[in-house]
Amino acid sequence: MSAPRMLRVLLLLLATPGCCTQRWEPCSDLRPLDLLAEALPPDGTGGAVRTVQVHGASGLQLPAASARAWSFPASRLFFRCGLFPAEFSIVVTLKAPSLPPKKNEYLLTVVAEERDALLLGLRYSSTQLHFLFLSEDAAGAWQTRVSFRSPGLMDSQWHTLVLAVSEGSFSLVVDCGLPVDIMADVPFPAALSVRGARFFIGSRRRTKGLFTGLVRQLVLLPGSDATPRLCPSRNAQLAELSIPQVLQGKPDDKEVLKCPHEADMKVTLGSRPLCTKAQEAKFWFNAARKELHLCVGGQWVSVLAGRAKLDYLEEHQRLPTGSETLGLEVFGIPGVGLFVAAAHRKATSAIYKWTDGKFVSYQSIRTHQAQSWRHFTIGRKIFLAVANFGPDEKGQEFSVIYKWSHRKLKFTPYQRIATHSARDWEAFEVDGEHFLAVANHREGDNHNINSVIYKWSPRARLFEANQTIATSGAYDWEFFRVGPYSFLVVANTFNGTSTRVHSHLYIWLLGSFRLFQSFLTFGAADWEVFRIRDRVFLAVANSHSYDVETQLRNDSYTINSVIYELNVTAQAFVKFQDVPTCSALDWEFFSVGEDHFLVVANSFDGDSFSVNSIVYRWQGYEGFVAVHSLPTFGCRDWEAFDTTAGSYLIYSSAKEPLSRVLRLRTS
Ligand SMILES: *[C@@H]1O[C@H](CO)[C@@H](O)[C@H](O)[C@H]1NC(C)=O
Ligand SMILES: *[C@@H]1O[C@H](CO)[C@@H](O)[C@H](O)[C@H]1NC(C)=O
Ligand SMILES: *[C@@H]1O[C@H](CO)[C@@H](O)[C@H](O)[C@H]1NC(C)=O
Ligand SMILES: *[C@@H]1O[C@H](CO)[C@@H](O)[C@H](O)[C@H]1NC(C)=O
Ligand SMILES: [Ca+2]
Ligand SMILES: [Ca+2]
Ligand SMILES: [Ca+2]
Repeated sequence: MSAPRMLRVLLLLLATPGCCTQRWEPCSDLRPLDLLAEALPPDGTGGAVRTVQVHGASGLQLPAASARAWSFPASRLFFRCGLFPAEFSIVVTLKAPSLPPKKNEYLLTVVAEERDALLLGLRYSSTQLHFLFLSEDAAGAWQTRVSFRSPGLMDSQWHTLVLAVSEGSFSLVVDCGLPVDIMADVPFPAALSVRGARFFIGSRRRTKGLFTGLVRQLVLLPGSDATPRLCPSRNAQLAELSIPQVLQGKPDDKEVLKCPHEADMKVTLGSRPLCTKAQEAKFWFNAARKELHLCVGGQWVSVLAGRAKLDYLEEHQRLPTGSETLGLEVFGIPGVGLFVAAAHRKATSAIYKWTDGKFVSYQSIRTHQAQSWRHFTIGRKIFLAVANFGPDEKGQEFSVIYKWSHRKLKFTPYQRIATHSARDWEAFEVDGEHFLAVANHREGDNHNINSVIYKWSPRARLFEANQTIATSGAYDWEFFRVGPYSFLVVANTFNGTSTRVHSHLYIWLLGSFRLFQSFLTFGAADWEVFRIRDRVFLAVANSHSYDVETQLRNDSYTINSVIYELNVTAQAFVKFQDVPTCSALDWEFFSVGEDHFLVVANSFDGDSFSVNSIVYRWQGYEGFVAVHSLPTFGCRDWEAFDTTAGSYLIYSSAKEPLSRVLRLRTS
């Protein structure tokens, strides 16, 4: 693909004087704005819309009669103020018709109706794709045309284009391929007024140049480049950001599930292409960081330094903890506030209270190599259970349930339970009864022991043993429901000789938990259940691949952790995605608006505890894609929480006495 850069500036003397000196502010929502859905008649069809299916995907055939039928006022999207974003991207999926030379068709325009000025437009010919925009200054109004040569649209196939615009940088990605970048000396205006303007889909407000192909997707993403949201993609020609309802529900949706293993290859930590001879003098736009690079002599050279734009997280609080910290538990007490209980390795653990936007020390509790805390309630009673890994001074091993005293406003000891190197507590309710399950890790050197499920006795007002389950170095319990069914899954780490052991999922049937499914895991440390719409996922954190016998050959921390998805028909969880991790100890799922994320606690790479923990974003077809890495040290546990002031993440370090609170930037 050759990328000759061509830029022509046409002078168009228009009567209107320059107008806009304000700085850009978000006039619209910053989510993907589905222009097709916006233009569709509200009743769905209106008689004018034709849906045509080609090569397994459907698109809209625009009515030839009236350009106006496919338009809407710009104020519908730009409702806060009348300025087009200075940075944005446009995503188009189309099947273009073959055009004779010299003929042009419009995909999209924004027209100032009164003066009939084309403010912005996208049109193509048999050899070029043109992006047009109007820039105005005191001298008058200029129309600039940025032309991308031969995007190869006319082969009767579907193609997905992402045009990303940021000041003077114009980048076009076709079917998730290498970007073609053009640096223009006329930048896109910082404040393009769209007051009184209209969006026209597939036309320039006239019958001339009407789009005669099929369009499946037409999305404006204000504020950022959509490429990292779409690419890499399993089905790059139909990569999807947003398509109207009438075009959804075609068979491709299910492909991801048909061959879940293929999704493995789609997880890459960076999209930097090779800079070989063939790429010499080509540009690479690192969309996530907004950096432009040039391939020179086998190396990518930065030519346009990026502005940190997609900064998802910022440090909010460094919380010195007096000791290395394992598990964190964030919980609220109605009328009192928000708390985090931190399991400290050393003699005392601590509970912190959210005060004036920060966690401050609230209560200290004597623990014995505490591993984790679990908060739960029974009626009005509020409890907090700690999993003690070590014995007390007298050599006794037990874990403790504390109860909140409404009078003292503190947690006080309530019940002691004999445990064996306890790692975790899980609390849950089945059929109105309350249960607590403990993960007993080992007894002496023996990892193959029983973990115990306790049931709350309303009469005795204590927890009593209800069921034992054989576990191997149990590390974590996770409870969840699917419809009327209750499940409990255990993470088994080690059977005495190997970390390559099965972790088991149990289902509640007729008064007890029974084996439902087994998963081969490698030093499993955590299970995380989460839902995206009606889909149910289960992610395991694999911490370590180790085997006494193959020790030298196979002692590894850099291994895959796995995300499974429930297939209701198959009545089983099937592998959805492998994710490379470095001694993963925890997964945490969280959502921001309509976006879903997973963050993994990477703790060790076999050499160092300084490893990045990674945030993955749910990208539909592509599964979870790495979008952010965070330098962490011996990272042990992540928790997400919300306050009225915003959304936060907190993580602990098992290797230094410092936890950190990060704030999610949600612009
Ligand atoms: C532990 O697991 C390994 C590998 O799966 C197996 O070969 C070994 O027999 C198991 N040991 C015990 C004590 O179950
Ligand atoms: C455990 O609790 C269930 C539900 O209440 C009950 O049906 C069952 O008999 C109990 N099992 C034991 C061993 O106590
Ligand atoms: C090493 O462990 C991996 C899992 O992490 C496994 O797939 C592989 O077969 C093991 N290799 C040997 C030589 O045991
Ligand atoms: C679920 O499992 C059934 C039965 O094994 C299979 O036919 C179907 O394709 C699977 N569904 C999905 C979405 O993978
Ligand atoms: Ca748990
Ligand atoms: Ca977790
Ligand atoms: Ca967690």
